[in-house]
Amino acid sequence: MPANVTREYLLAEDEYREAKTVPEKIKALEKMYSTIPKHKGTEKMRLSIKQRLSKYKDELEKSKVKRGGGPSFSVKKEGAAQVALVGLPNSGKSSILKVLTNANTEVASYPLTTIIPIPGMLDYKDIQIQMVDMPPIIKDISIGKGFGFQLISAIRNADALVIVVDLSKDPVRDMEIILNELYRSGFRINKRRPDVEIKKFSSGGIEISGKEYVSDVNEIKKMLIENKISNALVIIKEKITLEDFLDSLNRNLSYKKAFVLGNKNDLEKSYENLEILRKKYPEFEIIPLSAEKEINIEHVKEKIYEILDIIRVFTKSPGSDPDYPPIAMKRGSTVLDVAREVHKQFYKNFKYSKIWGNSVKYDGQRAGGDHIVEDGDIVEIHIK
Ligand SMILES: Nc1nc2c(ncn2[C@@H]2O[C@H](COP(=O)(O)OP(=O)(O)O)[C@@H](O)[C@H]2O)c(=O)[nH]1
Ligand SMILES: [Mg+2]
Repeated sequence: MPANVTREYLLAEDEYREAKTVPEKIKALEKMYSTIPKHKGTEKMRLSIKQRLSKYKDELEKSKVKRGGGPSFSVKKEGAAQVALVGLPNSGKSSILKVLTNANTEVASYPLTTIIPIPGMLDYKDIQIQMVDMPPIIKDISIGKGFGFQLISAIRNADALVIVVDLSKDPVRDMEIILNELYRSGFRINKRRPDVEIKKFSSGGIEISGKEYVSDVNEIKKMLIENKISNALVIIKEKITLEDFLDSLNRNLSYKKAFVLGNKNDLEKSYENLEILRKKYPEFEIIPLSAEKEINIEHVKEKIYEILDIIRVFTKSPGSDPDYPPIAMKRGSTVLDVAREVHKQFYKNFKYSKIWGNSVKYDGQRAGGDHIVEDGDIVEIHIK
């Protein structure tokens, strides 16, 4: 025990020892983690707490699966992508769904109106995007409060998140609660999975390549053993913290892109609060709007489209105009991906394509299957 831990830490440790249920253990460990002084001397203790935390979270996950039952919250995907609206009660999620889509969801001035996810379709530049008004985030959903687990698994299903906060009250507090619950539920927001590859073997011990990218190789070995990996080649391909390494061992984490909507910007204080929020969270894009007064709605639609990283590709047959509507593709897709999307015959018998648009130098340029298409391209596929 390092000498310089605080009384709060020791109290949290007592709580941990006395905790009887898994959620209690998790809460106490989180308290221990947050009260431990953050410096080099306590790094190992912090990691050991994290490890215990992920063990208990696994346990919770398993018990959840076993318990089953309860309403399922997942929404069947439709359209080019699914985007979840997440936020505290009363922030205006349902109102936002209403102005963005054709959905008929209930808006009410009392909290907790939306108890199941409500989908709606957003039409942007002829692409259909499914928006889902999620039940509210509240404190401790991550350890199963309310319908927490169902909500988390529904959010996992989405391709991207839109975080909704109320600019007229205390958006910084809203953000803290939302980000904390998302983190505890295994979400990593606007981050990539750490670039670590683990090749497991049946013997030979542990070999690590890329040692120069981490601060403590022994600690890495310990974490591997803790995770029951004793024979493996571990390839670390970028500079990462020990905590990142722990994340890379956890297959349950879900990496999502997100941006923030500051709703109710028609109300007093919203401008000042927006400035405060932006200062506090410079890493987030924060778009102000009013769902009620319909302010800035087009901009919001554009941002939703942007975060999904999709492009619109028009197909055409030789000698005729482009087909309508366009098809949505992931950015980085190739001509062959487009062919597959159109029909499997086009994919199987693909010969070459002709392209008009941003990805080529001149109109009607010939391109092979591995050519990467861009937003707005018109693609004519020729088959054998
Ligand atoms: N002034 C103002 N009120 C809003 C706005 N958006 C929603 N509200 C109100 O805030 C309350 C909660 O809205 P609702 O959409 O039900 O929030 P949810 O619980 O997050 O789904 C309702 O009384 C809405 O009328 C807005 O942009 N401006
Ligand atoms: Mg609602």
